[in-house]
Amino acid sequence: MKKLCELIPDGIRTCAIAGHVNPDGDCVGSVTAVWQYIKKYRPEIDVTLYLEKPAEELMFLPGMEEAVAEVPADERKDLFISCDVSSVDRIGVAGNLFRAAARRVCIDHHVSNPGFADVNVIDADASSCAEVLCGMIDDHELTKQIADSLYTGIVHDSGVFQYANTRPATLREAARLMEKGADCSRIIDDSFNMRSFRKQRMLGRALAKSRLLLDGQVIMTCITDEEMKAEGADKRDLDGVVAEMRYTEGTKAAVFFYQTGPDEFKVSFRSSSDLDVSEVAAAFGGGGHVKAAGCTLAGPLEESIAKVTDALAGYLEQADAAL
Ligand SMILES: [Mn+2]
Repeated sequence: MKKLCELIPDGIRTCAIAGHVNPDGDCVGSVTAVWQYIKKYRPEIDVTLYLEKPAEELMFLPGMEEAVAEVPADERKDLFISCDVSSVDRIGVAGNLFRAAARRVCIDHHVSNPGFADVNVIDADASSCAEVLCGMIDDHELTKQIADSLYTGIVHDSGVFQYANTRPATLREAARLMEKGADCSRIIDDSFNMRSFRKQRMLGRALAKSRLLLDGQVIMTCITDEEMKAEGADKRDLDGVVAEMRYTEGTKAAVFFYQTGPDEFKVSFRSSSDLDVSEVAAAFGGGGHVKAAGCTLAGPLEESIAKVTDALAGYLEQADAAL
């Protein structure tokens, strides 16, 4: 695997780092690790981190206070590094900088990533983009603060080492980060387990109105704009809903719809069986991983639910037939 230092050649003067829209813990952990790496080891480079504001509990990572959340002016950076971004249209605020950049690097772990940059380091078997980065940073370069960022990324995407994407290498890299002084239990508690009261209320609402579909094989729920307004919540307060739904006895998949526009819903899928939800999401123009994927649907809610249910019925039949 290529080392991070090899991807930043001599002569680079300006660099943009960016993650995906609606950044999660892996995204924030990965971009802040790369940001700190460049600040420390390549101080001559003018580096800017472009990222939407994530959930409050991820703001503790170094670099987040300086992250730029607005669409930048059209400029040409010498180097653009994207982390945890599966396709060009998922690059958050800095999409125009990606297109204009002289040299583009993509570091990722999404199986659906086509390798959209000039240099691509993609390991679809890694739990997280942060785990990919661990393999790109040598021991002597790994500071305590970089270890904190990478540990946050691994912990969030692996659900604290419990999802199926956790492999022996994930635990080995986590052990290495612990040896470098990463604040392990504090990171797990403060950034992963702890939820605001508002978040707990949204989870409660989502679970209370959930229903079983397809003879109990699928659990589904939805949250509308109106319900978010009623709790003073936004989409960031919905993180974790679909993961929690997955723990419903007898179900093979969980599906969560939440409103993103007047007639637009984001759909998150989780699989707890052989069903590959990245295929289901891809059928609607989305993508993701085998066990966790998403897409966006336009149209009235009940229509979208019916479409997704039909698709799921087909894929579940196929999965059963393959056994
Ligand atoms: Mn990720």
